Amino acid sequence: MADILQEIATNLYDGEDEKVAQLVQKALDEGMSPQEVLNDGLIAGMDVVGRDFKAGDLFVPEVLIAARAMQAGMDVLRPLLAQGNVPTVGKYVIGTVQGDLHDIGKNLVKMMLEGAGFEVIDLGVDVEPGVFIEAVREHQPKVVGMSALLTTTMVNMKATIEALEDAGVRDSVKIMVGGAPVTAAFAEEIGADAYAPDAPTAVEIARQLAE
Ligand code: B1M
Repeated sequence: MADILQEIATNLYDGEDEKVAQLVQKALDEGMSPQEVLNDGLIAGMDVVGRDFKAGDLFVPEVLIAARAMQAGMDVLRPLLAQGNVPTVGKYVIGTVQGDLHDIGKNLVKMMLEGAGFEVIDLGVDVEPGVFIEAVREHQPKVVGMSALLTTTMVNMKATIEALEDAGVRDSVKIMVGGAPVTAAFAEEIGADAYAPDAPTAVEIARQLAE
């Protein structure tokens, strides 16, 4: 890997947002393609963040700071990516289910998905089933992700899947669920396609689902 790409990855890991933005611009000025900078600089750095977070070597605040540095790099690349010459991995619609206002974990999943090259459509918190349906119709994502942090709102994941079924769009997407009280058994019980216990695993599974 070119030194500058390694430098981008290292500075991203360290959360140096201004430095990451400068290095991304420098790499582009040196003639590297946006795709190369994205894949071998930013995403490579975020992959290491995900690995170390999963291993317990990094904690939520450090991941959020690294994700902010990722965003700073993405801000430089975004206009070039938007020109359509760089394919995204796929679209991913995400939201915290109806009745639930917790969004720290959902935002972490979102940022790591973006770090992995997904185009993420974030519906926010307290998302009614109808809003998920509209988002699927409008964006035609590969994956729909739902987050819940309350035992009382987990049931709204099931309600959302049923609403997607009733609307006739369930089979056009893969559904992933997660959040502290959610388990693999619960995911299976409600008919979700996948469960992820943490953000790095959500990225790994999303990559498989989007293939
Ligand atoms: Co609330 N809260 N909260 N809370 N809150 C919990 C969840 C609780 C466990 C605290 C407790 O009692 N010990 C408890 C739930 C009990 C239960 O249902 N079993 C609780 C409660 C009861 C409440 C209120 C009802 C309190 C009240 O008003 N009486 C209320 C509910 C409001 C509502 O939602 N309607 C409430 C409110 C709040 C705040 C607003 C104050 C705040 C949320 C701020 C925000 O999110 N913007 C808050 C917080 C911060 C927490 C705790 C302390 C921290 C949650 C968090 O952000 N964790 C939490 C206790 C705790 O967990 N220690 C608690 C860090 C985050 C990174 O982890 O979200 O699990 P997490 O995400 C992980 C994974 O779960 C996974 O990846 C993430 C990172 O690896 N993941 C996914 C998450 N979503 C995923 C989606 C995926 C895949 C993986 O695919 C789509």
